[in-house]
Amino acid sequence: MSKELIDAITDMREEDAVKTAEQLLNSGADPLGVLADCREALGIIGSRFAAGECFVPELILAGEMLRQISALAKPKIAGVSEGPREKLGRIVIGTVEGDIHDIGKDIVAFMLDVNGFDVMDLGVDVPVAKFVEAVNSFKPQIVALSGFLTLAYDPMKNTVQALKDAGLRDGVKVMIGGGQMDDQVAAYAKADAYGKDAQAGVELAKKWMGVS
Ligand code: B12
Repeated sequence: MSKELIDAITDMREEDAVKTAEQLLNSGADPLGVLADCREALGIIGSRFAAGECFVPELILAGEMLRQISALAKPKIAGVSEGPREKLGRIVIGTVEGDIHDIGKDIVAFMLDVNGFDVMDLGVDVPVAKFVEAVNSFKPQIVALSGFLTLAYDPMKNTVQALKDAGLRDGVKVMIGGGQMDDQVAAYAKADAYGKDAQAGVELAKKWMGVS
């Protein structure tokens, strides 16, 4: 854990944060560890926001810092993880309707990709119909729904219901994840599982494809 990096992010010192992360990565630090530090820092900022101690501009800046650091860390992750060449399965991923948080979703999509899955990323604020359309055309074995807001619970549920109404639900496994999600929300949305982070998402996907 790098206190220097966490402090730079939580103090909103953008340049220092990116530089510190770059130095850590260049000196051989575990890229997943660097991302874990970023998540811890963003958790602190999120708590400050909830307590009214900081505001949306700080959230935006925090998001921007993490985006830059993720871009530096990703090639190092691809370098250390020698994913199999043959694709293990197809996955449609997106952040559900009404929610525009995409940093966590992007990390999950990236980790699924480097672990050998063929990933179709629908982006953020994805309408239910777009998920249905993608499942029809891309024919994934797995659908991954991301959401960071409590307001995302119902869109998650509606997405799963829409797959059922379209006769597609039995052909796919559905996992959910993101900030406010947990096992209870997964049960509420009638998803098959909740994954707490990108690694959990990869493990679930491998298990479902019978390659764990
Ligand atoms: C950065 C941020 C923003 C940025 C997002 C930038 C972006 N491009 O994503 C901006 C500024 C846009 C933003 C906006 C808002 N935000 Co905001 N945001 C955050 C913050 C600080 C960090 C989120 C983040 O990216 N974390 C980094 C990721 C990498 O960490 P992680 O969650 O550990 O990631 C892992 C898991 O989530 C998991 N995962 C994610 N998706 C999936 C999917 C699957 C299938 C699986 C298996 C796993 C998985 O894997 C990830 C990688 O390991 C959080 C606070 C927090 N603690 O989360 C608030 C937070 C989510 N935001 C919040 C709020 C309220 C808002 C706003 C409503 C604020 C406003 N008044 O406008 C808006 C909503 C806009 C909208 N319609 O979506 C609240 C939500 C509260 C609630 N109960 O709903 C939070 C919790 C802050 C707080 N404590 O109050 N936000």
